[in-house]
Amino acid sequence: MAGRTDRSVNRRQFLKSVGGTAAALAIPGCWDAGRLKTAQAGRERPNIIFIMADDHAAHALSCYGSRINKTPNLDRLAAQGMRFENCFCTNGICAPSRAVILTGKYSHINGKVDNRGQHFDGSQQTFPKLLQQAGYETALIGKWHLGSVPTGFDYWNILPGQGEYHDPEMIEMGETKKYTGYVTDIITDHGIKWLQERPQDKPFCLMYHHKAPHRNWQPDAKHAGMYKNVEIPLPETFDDDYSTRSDAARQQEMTIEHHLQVPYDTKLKPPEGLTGDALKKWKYQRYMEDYLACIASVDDNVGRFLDYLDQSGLAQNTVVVYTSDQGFFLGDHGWFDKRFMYEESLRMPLLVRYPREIKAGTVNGDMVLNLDFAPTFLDFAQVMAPDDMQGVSFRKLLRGRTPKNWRQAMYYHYYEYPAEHKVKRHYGVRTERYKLIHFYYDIDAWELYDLQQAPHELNNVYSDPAYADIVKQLEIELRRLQKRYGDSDELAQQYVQEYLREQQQKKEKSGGK
Ligand SMILES: [Ca+2]
Repeated sequence: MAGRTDRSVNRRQFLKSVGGTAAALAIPGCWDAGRLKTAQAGRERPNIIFIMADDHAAHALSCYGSRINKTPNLDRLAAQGMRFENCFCTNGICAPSRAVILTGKYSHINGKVDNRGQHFDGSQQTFPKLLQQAGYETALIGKWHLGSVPTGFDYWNILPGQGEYHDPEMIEMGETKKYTGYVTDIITDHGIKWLQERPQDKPFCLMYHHKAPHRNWQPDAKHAGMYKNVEIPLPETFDDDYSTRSDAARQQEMTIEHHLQVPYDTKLKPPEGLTGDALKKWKYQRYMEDYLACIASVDDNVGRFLDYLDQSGLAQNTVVVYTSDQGFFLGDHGWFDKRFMYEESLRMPLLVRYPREIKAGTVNGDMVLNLDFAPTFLDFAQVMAPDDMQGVSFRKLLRGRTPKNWRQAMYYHYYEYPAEHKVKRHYGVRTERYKLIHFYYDIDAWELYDLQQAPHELNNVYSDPAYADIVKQLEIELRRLQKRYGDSDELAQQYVQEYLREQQQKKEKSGGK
């Protein structure tokens, strides 16, 4: 794969050869002395439970100030741990975000740049493999969505592809079985069952991953209709007309008005004679009713899962993380779906509870990325993150201390175009105050947002002379980050060529049709 580097072989071989904690402890110098002492003193390494939902936007959690729903169980996690206000994804679409999380590397390095094309290369280094080598029992239950067979797990039981909401099939260690019931309940049942049956003599890492609330948002009987008689408020940017913006914002195909499908998405047919704004609002209401009902089930099930951790005595020594693979547009800018580097899809909810280190009810505003999850999990497991991981452990942030040199800017790159929803290829940089985006491929357009002046990103000020110096500074920062992470316009073009080659091959296969 173009641009992939692997400088970690020696470190990786070392970790592999070490095998487990006992062997590792016998090699002083490879481990932080303080931590070594702690480990020898009998302090166990914590368990890690990594809960991930699919397309759960932060603004649909009440602990993030949602105006449209309540998530009491997720709020409980926030109240008992730390809530991150600025956790961002580096490529806002499902499979690529998952690949970034597993590898701690940007899409152009781990090779999974979009939802199409090649499956995730499971032979590469991932954090579950490193945890496994360090003596952790590892398991993956629920949504996987990476095409290839999961690697680095002692146990896995996954949905095939996107999976079904009702009576889903799951693939347990290669064997397909069908279950009766609702997917969010079933994944939770499997998660709790695995916790009960796991080997008790070693720490574990469980990836408990929900399908919900992914499109097309099919709630279970218990929650369907819970918003039926509730008028869900419209977001402030519902009627965005995309003036001041590039064509990228105008030419997408993810509007509630034109692209939310009847009846695939709405399930119901609109009332006779409904048109224009009234129809758009009706579609929004239907979309939100189902999306939020799916989230209510996730919230209930996470509550049930947290109850089990309390009852089984696991809560104290387990790092519990809740996140989503990226955010989502909930009628914001008139849209559903994700992909754009705009705030609603860029931001991931991130809640972390670990009573031994994290002060209850704390909020962190520093910039953390999905890129950082792998090194953070390794840090908790006392495993040295390999040099080629591009993220940084945020364990210090969890302990309430932000290092002086913590990142002030993040880099983003989205690739899946031309494709469903027609969101153009783009990359960009976000700082605390500004966001600079470059759309490319069949367009060459820049956007600049001053998030302090206009947090809703309605006002593109790229060509405003008052921002000329800011643009210059951000361009320098953008190129610096690209260089640092091994990305470039040339590499972006290589991915374009790769896409075009695949298209050509598909055309030839189908006899030019
Ligand atoms: Ca997703």
